[in-house]
Amino acid sequence: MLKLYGYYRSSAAYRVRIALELKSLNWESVPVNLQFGEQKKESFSQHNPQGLVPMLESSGQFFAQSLAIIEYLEELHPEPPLLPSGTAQRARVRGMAHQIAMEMHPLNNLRVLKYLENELGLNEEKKTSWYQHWIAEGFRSLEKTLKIYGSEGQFCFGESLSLVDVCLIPQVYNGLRFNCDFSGYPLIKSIWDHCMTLDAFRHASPEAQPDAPEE
Ligand SMILES: N[C@@H](CCC(=O)N[C@@H](CS)C(=O)NCC(=O)O)C(=O)O
Repeated sequence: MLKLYGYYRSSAAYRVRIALELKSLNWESVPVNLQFGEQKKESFSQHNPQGLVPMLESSGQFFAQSLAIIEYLEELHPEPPLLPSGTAQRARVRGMAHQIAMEMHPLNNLRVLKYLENELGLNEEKKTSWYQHWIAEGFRSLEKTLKIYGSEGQFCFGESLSLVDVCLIPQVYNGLRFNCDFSGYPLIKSIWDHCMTLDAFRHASPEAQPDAPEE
């Protein structure tokens, strides 16, 4: 049984949950409460010294970093594939996924926002402005990239779901939480609408997790 150490609202953990659901794998959720700092506790950080979720436990081994975890799952369980078969296509899919996971997300994750607030003294308004600025910058270029690569508004790349969609949906979820305006990104909005009709995305959503607070 695979164990995913995560937090319901972590977008990096959300990526892995989507991949697990798409591949119909049996997995168990191990909640790590980021608000209580459980990611810094020895029981967690002995396996992942970065103190970040997600972490996957598989056959007694621990794996960190969502994209590395997803590629691990992809190699062990290739169906349905999250990466296209052609080398150039794979590079494009990875490129877009990295745009979200390595350029946008790190600027806006919990520890960065806490540092802005606690160490640099930014108030709520300035913190939100920081957040919205980097989201807008990221989505603006992603929207153009989607157009160049010919997305038709169901999935990011080609006719089937890929690693990019797995990264995009949690990032849009986060943006919506911070009241970002998506009206300028029709393709991204349309991909969000389509993916949210699919069971794997709904089952992986923050609200569907056992550690999500009751409405
Ligand atoms: N690049 C990492 C990012 C992981 C990450 O930033 N996780 C956040 C939640 S989305 C976290 O654990 N934050 C805890 C903290 O900031 O203390 C990945 O893709 O797994």
